[in-house]
Amino acid sequence: MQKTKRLLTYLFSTLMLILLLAACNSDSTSTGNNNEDGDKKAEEKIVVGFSQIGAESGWRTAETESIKETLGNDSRFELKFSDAQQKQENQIKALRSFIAQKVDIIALAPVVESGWETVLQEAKDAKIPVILLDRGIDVKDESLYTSFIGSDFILEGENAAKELIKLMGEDTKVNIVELQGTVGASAANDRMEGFANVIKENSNYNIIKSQSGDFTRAKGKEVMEAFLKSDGDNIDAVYAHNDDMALGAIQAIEEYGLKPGEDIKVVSVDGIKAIFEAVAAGKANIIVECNPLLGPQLAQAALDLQAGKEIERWIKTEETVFVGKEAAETALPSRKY
Ligand code: GYE
Repeated sequence: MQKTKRLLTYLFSTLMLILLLAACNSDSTSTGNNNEDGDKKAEEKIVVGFSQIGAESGWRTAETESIKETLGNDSRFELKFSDAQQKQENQIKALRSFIAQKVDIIALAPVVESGWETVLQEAKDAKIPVILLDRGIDVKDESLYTSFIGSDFILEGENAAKELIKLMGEDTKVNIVELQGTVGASAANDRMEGFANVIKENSNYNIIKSQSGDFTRAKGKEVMEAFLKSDGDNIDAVYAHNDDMALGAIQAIEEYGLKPGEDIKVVSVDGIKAIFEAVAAGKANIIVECNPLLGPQLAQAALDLQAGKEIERWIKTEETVFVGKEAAETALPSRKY
């Protein structure tokens, strides 16, 4: 009896041990599988670090939204977003942090053209491709970035000047004041260059003042106030490198007692809704479109790069020009930014 009891206890303990081992074993296998799945999924996601300039304009807010919407709502991507508040040093810090985090791709909207060599070399050494977004940079070694997604700012400047001459007539004497974008930004340098290229061909057209309004409405207004104070009734047209500065200028002109769009013609670049409203109301005249909705193009470029495909060196956006009330009114309902 005693013997049987011992045997049963022995059998029972052995069985328990076997069950326990089996459980442990299956546990560890399933944990292993889960980890593998998890790692695989994490690996499959393309991690994009995006260093944005800031939120100085309606255009930039639209660009940020487009990128957050496109990459943020797509399970194939993980987006790391960093806002530099207009400072290049913050962008350099963000890039270094992206490199340390071993992101797959860096997207950079560079606030200014110069000063990128060192940090981009660091990205290159870490084998992280860099895509420039919306603004260009000035580097000797072109291999420091893979591609540029954005507009032809020289062409935008040229179109602004051509349309202004068409509107006011080749033989009219026209004094222009210019509101430049952020000093050192490619969007400012090139819009200035393109505009000047066309204007200098016609001796009736003169740029009498040109100063930076930093792409913001407040500074655009401030600089326009100063222009009006010094040159007042001598100004026939204002060329603003973006809509926000144009909107600031419109306010300054009204406060000065003149009619924007009539006494002083207003030409601007970007095409945000607010400038379409101003043109429709007769307070501005010419809009040179510059498309900020770059999310889809960035996503496609990132997918192609990850798949080992070659991507174009310059991925351009389609853009157009709008002149006058009617064009603005017709376009307004379908404007997306
Ligand atoms: O035109 C302006 C913005 O870099 C193209 O920056 C962009 C420019 C845009 O602040 O509104």
